[in-house]
Amino acid sequence: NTYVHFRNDHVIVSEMDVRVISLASELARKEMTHLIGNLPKPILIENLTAILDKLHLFLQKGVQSNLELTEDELLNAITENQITPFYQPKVDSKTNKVSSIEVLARIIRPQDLNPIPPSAFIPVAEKYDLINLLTFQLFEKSTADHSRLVQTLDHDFKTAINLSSIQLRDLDCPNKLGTILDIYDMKPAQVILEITEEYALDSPEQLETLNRLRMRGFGLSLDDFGTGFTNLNQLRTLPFTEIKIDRSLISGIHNDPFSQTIVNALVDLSKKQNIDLVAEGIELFEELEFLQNYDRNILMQGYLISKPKP
Ligand code: G
Ligand code: G
Ligand code: MN
Repeated sequence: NTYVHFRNDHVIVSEMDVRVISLASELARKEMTHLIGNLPKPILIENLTAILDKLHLFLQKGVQSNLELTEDELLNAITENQITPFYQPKVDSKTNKVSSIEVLARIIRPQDLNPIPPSAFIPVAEKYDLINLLTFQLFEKSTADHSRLVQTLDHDFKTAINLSSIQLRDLDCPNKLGTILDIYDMKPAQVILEITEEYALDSPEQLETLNRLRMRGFGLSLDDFGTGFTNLNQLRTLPFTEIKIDRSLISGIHNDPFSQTIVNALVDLSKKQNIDLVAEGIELFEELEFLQNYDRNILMQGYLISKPKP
């Protein structure tokens, strides 16, 4: 609650242990939206420059990211068919081929200058039970785009779609996804479902849906690994085919021994269990270079490789 009083963009500057600073950032992000980053002391000129660049990005995007749509606005966007897929590739670090493409939701309305980001409407969709309508509109559009994208890339790839963990409470979810695939003559094996875990994943319905999806052949990805409710026990007990390492562990990995230790362990584990591994949020060449040193085909995703694109 210490942070509630700060209304503007801000930066945490401190000479404490990096973990103390990270925890402070984490708390700030929970309380308010405009934490730009943190600066360890002594302040290095390159860190300061990076923070100023981020500030610049924020200012370009405007305050827009603060706003949430109302229930009516969201319902309207859905009925007006304005839920729009943006695409971001996951690239195989050894073959340089696009292995899968993540579908990220945006809302594009004629009255706005910029697409509306998911932070402004996914929580609203979850709250007012509109998340299924939204997801299926997105899924329908991205399966329709699939064959055109295959032609552009000149090879097949998997489509990765985000599901909120609450959507798994619906036992009919596998059938609904299956119906859309049938229309476009696609197979579940061409689809990865990224499970975002804002809430715990533990009810009997959720676990059963997860299993039914896997039995049908869908790929299952544990998103944002290293944050929230994700833990090692879920990897042991649930049928995931992919782990996405959260960008908090990837950012600055080339000089962060803590992140390196965790990622080393995940590389070993994913090799032994034959699970695909994705590094999210790669922004720096140094991060890419560090990850490419593993003798493992890690999938690379982030602004450095490609921003999400319409
Ligand atoms: O760029 P990005 O701002 O697209 O996405 C922010 C967050 O919104 C990510 O954590 C992403 O998982 C989530 N998100 C994006 N699209 C969808 C979607 O279609 N469904 C759900 N449940 N989450 C999504
Ligand atoms: O949680 P999920 O894996 O679905 O997150 C995808 C989110 O991450 C989207 O908001 C996407 O726009 C964002 N994203 C993708 N690449 C990068 C990156 O390199 N840096 C940052 N900061 N965000 C990224
Ligand atoms: Mn995702």
